Amino acid sequence: MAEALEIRPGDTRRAAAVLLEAERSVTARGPITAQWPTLDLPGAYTVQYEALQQRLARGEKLIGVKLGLTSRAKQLRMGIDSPSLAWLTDAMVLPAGEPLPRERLIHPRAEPEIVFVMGERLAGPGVTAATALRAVERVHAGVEIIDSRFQDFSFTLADAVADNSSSALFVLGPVGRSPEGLDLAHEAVLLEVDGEPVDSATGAAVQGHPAEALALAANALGERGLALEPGQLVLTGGMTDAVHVRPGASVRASFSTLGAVSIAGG
Ligand code: 0L1
Ligand code: MG
Repeated sequence: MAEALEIRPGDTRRAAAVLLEAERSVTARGPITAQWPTLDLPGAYTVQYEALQQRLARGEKLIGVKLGLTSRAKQLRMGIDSPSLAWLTDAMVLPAGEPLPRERLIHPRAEPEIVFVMGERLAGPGVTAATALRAVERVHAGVEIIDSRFQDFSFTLADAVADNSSSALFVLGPVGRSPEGLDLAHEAVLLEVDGEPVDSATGAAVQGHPAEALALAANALGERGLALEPGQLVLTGGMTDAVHVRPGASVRASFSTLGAVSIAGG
């Protein structure tokens, strides 16, 4: 049981392993900060990076990054006022058309996102939304399925960062468009669960424009000597708040120009 594992303050490797075990065993646990109360944001990013190394060591491939908490709707619900950055690996891809694998998830929630596929390398400092957008090859619709490893999605920002921002799965919409000519601040999405509209938003909900979120990611990576590479994906953050996905429920996000993403109930 993940709960029985002890985390000593400062034991980054253990904290990362405990979180990955909670994910593997589909078992929610208490927050890391209950056992490591002094865990701060830099420490949480170190745990997150260690967990990425453990994922890579078991054969997963790094395919990009995800921003979290970029919209006011999500920040308000979490009582948190700054975005987070986390890693995407190929194990998190849910191919379009596949049902949600419920047996792999604790308490999934779905959120619609605008996704960038990078055409050029991008790293801070000094990246603006305009320069960031020039490095983008394609823009896709997406739906992220988040699944916190913490009971009741109850955590501090440091816990959530250590937990790779609740990453679980994401679906990339089949339509990829050049960013040229797109008005991503006005790109609209309607989110439906079991055919019922549950929320709607535009790209402006994501830091004013999703390219602002991309610039934020590139600058944050640059501070750490890292970069976004050509071909990598960037999930720019939920446009709406994330909605709980009951067992068997289907999810559909219909975008105004980027197409639709549907996930059948699992
Ligand atoms: O993708 C996200 O916005 C996740 C951020 C982490 C907090 C949460 O679980 O909502
Ligand atoms: Mg997200």
